[in-house]
Amino acid sequence: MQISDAWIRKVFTGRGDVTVEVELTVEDSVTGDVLVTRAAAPAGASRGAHEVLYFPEGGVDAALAAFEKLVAPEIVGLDVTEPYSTDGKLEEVDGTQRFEKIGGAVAIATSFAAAEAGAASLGVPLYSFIGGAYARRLPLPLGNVIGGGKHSRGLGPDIQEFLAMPLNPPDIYTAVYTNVEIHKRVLKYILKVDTSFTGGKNDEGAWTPRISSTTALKILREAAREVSGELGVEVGIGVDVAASSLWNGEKYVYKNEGVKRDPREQFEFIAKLIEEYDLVYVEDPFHEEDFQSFAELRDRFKDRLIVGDDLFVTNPERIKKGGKIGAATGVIIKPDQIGTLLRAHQAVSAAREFGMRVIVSHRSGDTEYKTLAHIAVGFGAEVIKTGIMGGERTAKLNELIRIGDYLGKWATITQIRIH
Ligand code: 2PG
Ligand code: MG
Repeated sequence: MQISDAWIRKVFTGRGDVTVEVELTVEDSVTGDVLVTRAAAPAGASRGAHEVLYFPEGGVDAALAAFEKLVAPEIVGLDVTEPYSTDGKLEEVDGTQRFEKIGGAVAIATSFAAAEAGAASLGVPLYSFIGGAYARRLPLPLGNVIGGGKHSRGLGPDIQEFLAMPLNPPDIYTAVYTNVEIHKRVLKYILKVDTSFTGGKNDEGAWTPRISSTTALKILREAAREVSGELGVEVGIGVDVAASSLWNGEKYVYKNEGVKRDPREQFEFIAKLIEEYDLVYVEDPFHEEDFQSFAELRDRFKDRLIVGDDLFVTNPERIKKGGKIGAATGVIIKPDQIGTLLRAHQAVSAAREFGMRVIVSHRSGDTEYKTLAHIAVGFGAEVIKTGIMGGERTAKLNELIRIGDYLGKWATITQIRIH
């Protein structure tokens, strides 16, 4: 089946930021069958400096114009059962590494819509279109329970995300339920330390109390223990420091705490948090150019998930650079950071080459699309990071539950052993 028409419109993310949605019509020239698929680009707030350019110069309207002038005429006629040919065409019409002409938002929305069209035209689910008939392992959901940093507009703790993840759930429903219960229970503990808290949540549906990072970790640990004991599921907790957002070129500035830490102090601070709170997952503990500190931390905590997000920006070259020096045990894969599914797939291969685990991730400004759930299963990711509460987060989690149902007895779910 071939693309016969390509359309673009402005829509909004859950944060209310404008983004683009691409709509493709595909036609079977023999049977005359027609189908339509759509996809939107998610948008980050704590973006890595090395990500593709989100919109070309001129903003969203320039992105629309670029799509209409450069992309649409070129992709009409392409066969969607080979979605990488659409991805390749996007590279060709843009001609820059960072998608400076058409913008990463146009690129990823087109790439997603083409993959959706490929799957629909063959009548198979997107996860098996991406991963093949043997893609049947579900990822562990990693969810944001308490939030600070940019996602809370500086009104919460300095660390961006306090996360929970079941480590040995029997199935995907129980896995999602574990996180949901932890999120709900945490409120009770927050109210004990912040009686004025009115229940505010941030961009990713995480609670946003005015508490310190260590208080947030204490509370999360308590709630996680409680739920873990009741459900009989081991739970790991972790953080996304998003340290590039704290880094001023010399020091890490913890504004709410009133503390500045130099790189050495930052290293000791993070190491202490890992030990004291038994953190299983640590994302971006250092700024995006400091591969060396990542390697040192990984060396000290080999059994933990030490994960690069802004460090790698889903870029195969940066992942290989990190892999060579042992900078991480896990890689965040955000297809929108690199612009196409084809490139994101190359990033996964690079991560595998160095034995790193794969964490497929949403953005803080996301949409109601479920595509990410299929990508995580199709790519064989061990973890999906997609929040816990809020429609654009549950869209992906509920889809994972559905995929689990479709796979039935053939479904397995990742298990992670730390201790
Ligand atoms: C992150 C993401 C998602 P953003 O830092 O991992 O949680 O945030 O989309 O704002 O970059
Ligand atoms: Mg991150």
